[in-house]
Order: sequence, then structure tokens, then C-alpha cells
Amino acid sequence: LGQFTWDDPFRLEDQLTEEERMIRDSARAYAQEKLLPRVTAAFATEETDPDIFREMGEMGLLGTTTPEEYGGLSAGYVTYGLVAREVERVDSGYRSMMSVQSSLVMYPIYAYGSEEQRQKYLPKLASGEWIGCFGLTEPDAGSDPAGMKTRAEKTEGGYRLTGSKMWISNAPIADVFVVWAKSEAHDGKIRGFVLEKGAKGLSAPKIMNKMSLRASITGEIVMDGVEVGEDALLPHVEGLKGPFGCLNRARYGISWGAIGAAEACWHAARQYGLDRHQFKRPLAQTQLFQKKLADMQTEIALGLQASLRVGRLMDEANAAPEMISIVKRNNVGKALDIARMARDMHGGNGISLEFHVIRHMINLETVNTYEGTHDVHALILGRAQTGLQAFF
Ligand code: TGC
Ligand code: FAD
Repeated sequence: LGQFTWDDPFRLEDQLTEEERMIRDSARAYAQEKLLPRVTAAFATEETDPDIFREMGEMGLLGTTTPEEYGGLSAGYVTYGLVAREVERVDSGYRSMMSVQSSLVMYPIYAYGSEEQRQKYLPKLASGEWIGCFGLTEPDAGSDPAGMKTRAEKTEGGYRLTGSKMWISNAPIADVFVVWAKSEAHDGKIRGFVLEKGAKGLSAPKIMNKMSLRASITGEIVMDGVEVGEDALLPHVEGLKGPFGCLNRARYGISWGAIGAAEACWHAARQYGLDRHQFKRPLAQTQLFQKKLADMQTEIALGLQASLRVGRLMDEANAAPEMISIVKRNNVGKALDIARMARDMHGGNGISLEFHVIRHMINLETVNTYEGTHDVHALILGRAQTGLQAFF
């Protein structure tokens, strides 16, 4: 008979390569030693430390899948997922900073950019010297990005962009802005543009008073006739498949990350139940407490196996977007349930930032909404199995 390890029921560990374990371990050490000590203050004061990008860059955590010649690690998608899990074990906002930079900024520049764009931007984004953001969502176009109003008009030497983007991670501190706009010169099709901080007419005001993801800065992007050259256009993609190609990767990373947050809540609830006594015995010695721990363990173990499977298929370039919808939707939904349960199991202490669980719980509300809401992914999956479009 095989051995049972309570915190790794299906022995995920045995299914990883030596290299995957090594990178995972260094991401875990960085996250626990450098990020965990500062997260409570960052969340409480709603402040993002831009140095975190530099630190992550030094650790090789940005551009995990980007080829080494552009400053990345040339590692696979399972490695990327394992890193997301370790960073989000500390805070979803920190994982957000990392996944936007890697999947939503570096990936499109690599996959859709010219050689000049790759060389100009990727090494500095990989090192964290430059910070990137990704502008798809608008005030009136969230779940339905095809409804975007941002326009690129043709000028003599390039384009003039006008419009606004909403809820953009990293935007107020970004140096590089990947934005999506309907381009008049391309029959109104959606095209990607790379804008740089300081361009005339470009601003990125911070969105204040977020009650979730407070350690990760979020802003608008306002483009008031921003003029750029022809070299700002991402030449190799058009249509919504451009931004969705990036979202596939970020959503997949989120499926691992959310489980990291769930594991942090589960482990905290278990330890709390072992330490805290009521009615003359540990809380962990009650049937209800143990049932909750069993539910957490089960959902986490299943979620990790599913993400690992999708990651292996991504590494073979053989994963379908619907698979990613399943793991993004289910892992985040389960993580949110687990965080709420862990908050409850901590009693009154559960509402204090000192015990971390309420921060994870509040953060996961955002994670459940961004990159396709829980219900939008249900509609993607409903369409895939019925052939019927239920969005409109
Ligand atoms: P639809 O007709 O389904 O597709 C339009 C075109 O796009 C292609 N496509 C995909 N390509 C690659 N991967 C995918 N996952 C794709 N999904 C669709 C499709 O083949 C088609 O191509 P073509 O060549 O035929 O034109 O489009 P629709 O308008 O009906 O879309 C519906 C829906 C709901 C599926 C979609 O719009 C959607 O997923 N909405 C959610 C929006 C979203 O996820 N926004 C995320 C914003 S970024 C963000 O939240 C970052 S937070 C990050 C952080 O801080 O960590
Ligand atoms: P809506 O689309 O208005 O949805 C509202 C509700 O209606 C949801 O419950 C949704 O499920 C439901 N709904 C929508 N359509 C349907 C339908 N057809 N049928 C049934 N129900 C439906 N975007 C970026 O581009 N870049 C970023 O970096 C970024 N970072 C973010 C960071 C944070 C902190 C947050 C909160 C958001 C971020 N987003 C970003 C935006 C995010 O992707 C959107 O919030 C998300 O896609 C949902 O869009 P919406 O907020 O407009 O909600």
C-alpha cells in the first residue's frame, strides 16, 4: 500500500520534474521570506511596492515561459503554474502583478510582436526594470470586450489612439502599456498597440478604495489622442484572438494561483483548530471541523491534479481554451469557498488581517471576477457542449 501525505494527497510532488521542483522551491522561499512579511501592511495601506517587480525579475519569476534569449527562463507552463501557486499562497495581488507582466504583457510582445519590439521590451520586462500593464476592459465593455470603444485612427506615420480602459492592474506605475483598440486602418478590427509612459495624452490614474486586491495597484488608462508610430502596432495578430491568446495563459496561471491561496487558508484553519481549545478539546477534534478540513483537502487535491493536466497539455501545445475555463472557474470558485470556510473556522480572529484568511477571502472575490467571471466561463463551457450561444 502507498503512503498518504495529508498535505499532498495525490503526491503531486512525484509528478514534477527535478527542475520544476527547484524553481518552485526558490519561488516559495522568495514568497515566504520577502513577500509575506510585508503583505499585511501593503494591504492595509493599499500601497504597491514597485521594487517587487525588480525582485521577481532577479529571481527569474517574470517571463518564466519566455525564451532565454529575451531574458526569460525558457521553462514550461507547469513551472509557471507552480510559481503562481507560491506567490498567491501569500497574496492574489502579488500573483496578479506577476501574471500581468508575464502572460499579458511579455507574451503578446513575444507572440505577436516584431523582432525589434521583442528586443526592445522583453529583457527589461523580464528583469522587472520596466513594469507592464494590459488594457482590454473598458467602463462599458467588461465581459463583452468586443463592445470596446477605444479607436486607433491612421495618421501619416502611425496611429492616434482615443478611449479609456478601466480596472487595469499595474497601470498607474506602468512603463509599458499593451492596449487593444479597434483600428480604422484594419477594417475596424481589434489590434494591439504598445504605448510607453510619458506619451502625450496618456495617463493612468489610480483607482482608490478597492476593498479587494489592495496590495496590487489598479488604474484606468486614459488615451486622449495618443500619437504613436507604426512601430507601436503588434503586427502579427488581429481580432479578439489576440487578447484571448494572452488570457488563456493568465487564466491557466490563476487556476494554480487560486489553489495556492486556498492551501494557505486550509493550512491556517487546520493549525488554528489544533491550537485552539473550546469545550475542553481542540476545535480540530470536532466532527464539523474535520468535515470542513476534509472538504478543503479534497477540492485542493482535485484542483491541483486538473491544473497539472492542463499544464502538461499546454507544454505540448495541445490544451483547448475550454479546459482552461474549467480549471480557472472551478479552482477559483472552490478557493473562494475554502477561504470563506477558513475565515469562519477562525472565529473572531478570522476577521483580523493578522490571521491572513480574510485577506485571501476578499482577494479571491476579484479573482473570481477578472479574466472572465465565474458565470462567463460557465457560458463558454455551456456553448462548447450545446453548440448554443447564450451570451446574448
Ligand atoms: P467569440 O466569438 O467567442 O470569439 C471571438 C474570436 O476570438 C477567438 N477566441 C479565442 N481565441 C483564443 N483563445 C480563446 N480563449 C478564445 N476565445 C475566443 C474566437 O475563435 C474568435 O476568433 P475569430 O478569428 O473567429 O474572430 O467572442 P465573443 O465576443 O462571443 O466572446 C465571448 C466571451 C464571453 C467568451 C469573451 O468575450 C470572454 O471571455 N469575456 C471575458 C472577458 C475577459 O476575460 N476579460 C479579461 C480582461 S483582462 C483581466 O481581467 C486581467 S486581470 C489580470 C490580473 O490582474 O491578474
Ligand atoms: P460585467 O461584464 O458588467 O459583469 C457584471 C456581472 O454580470 C457579472 O456577474 C457577470 O458574470 C454577469 N454577466 C455578464 N455578462 C453576462 C451574460 N451574458 N450572461 C449572464 N451574466 C452575465 N481588465 C483588463 O483588461 N486588464 C487588467 O489588468 C484588469 N485587472 C483587473 C483588476 C481588478 C482588481 C479588477 C476588479 C478587474 C480587472 N480587470 C482587468 C477587469 C476584469 O477583467 C473585469 O472586471 C471582468 O472581465 C468583468 O467585467 P465587468 O467588471 O465589466 O463586469
